[in-house]
Amino acid sequence: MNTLNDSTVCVTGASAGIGRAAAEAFASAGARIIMMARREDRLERAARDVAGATGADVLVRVLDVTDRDAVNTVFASLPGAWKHIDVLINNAGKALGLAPGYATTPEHLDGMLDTNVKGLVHVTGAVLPGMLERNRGHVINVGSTAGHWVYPGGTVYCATKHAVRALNEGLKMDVHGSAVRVTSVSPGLVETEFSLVRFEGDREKAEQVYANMTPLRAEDVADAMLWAATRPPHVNISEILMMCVDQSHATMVHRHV
Ligand code: 8X3
Repeated sequence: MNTLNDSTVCVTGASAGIGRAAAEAFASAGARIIMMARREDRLERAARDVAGATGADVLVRVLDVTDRDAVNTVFASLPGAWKHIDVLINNAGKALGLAPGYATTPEHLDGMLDTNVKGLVHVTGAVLPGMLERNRGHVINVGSTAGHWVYPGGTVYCATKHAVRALNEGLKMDVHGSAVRVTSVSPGLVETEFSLVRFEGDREKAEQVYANMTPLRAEDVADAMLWAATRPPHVNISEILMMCVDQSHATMVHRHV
């Protein structure tokens, strides 16, 4: 697939950040979009904005990807042609806290593993069989530089993103012999609500992460996804590892002070 006209693109974690930007980028490129997220009010608002800005058809589904039964029900009950998902963007994911791995609270441990790893498998399991039947589709997983490196305080989060990297590689093998494509887009520092979530609403701490440097924007990551999705059908981009110019490694960030 090298054009998105008449394509259906499904994005998880679509109410904000990279997910919302991806929804808008693919909508601008001619796709119809299914936006999924947990927070209904924010999701509805984001969907209205994306539809208003692009004129695309947008369908909204409230979904917690950690709930396997809900995932299966939501995808099985998509109306008509919306069921035929051409591009799945597995974006839902989060970091919680900066505790040492051994001291991660049970809530943070479950929150990260259930969303970043199990959620991705739940959603992919609901969508990929249809892609294989139609011999058409593209799964784009949001990885991270944290899938390549580990940094202090990121032990469990980095473990989940290493798992996403393994899932990305394994899923490509799972679909071997079909026309389905599998890509991971793995960014470093991106200024979204990521750090606000990690620090449980502590805005000052969150802002420090991006202070005096120029991080990636969610739109930069969405642009990379769109590029991968619009390559000729015989081309599979395995992974895009991307950072802003001010970042050279996990904790190597140039601050302009
Ligand atoms: C986001 C990258 O370095 O903030 O996945 O954990 S990092």
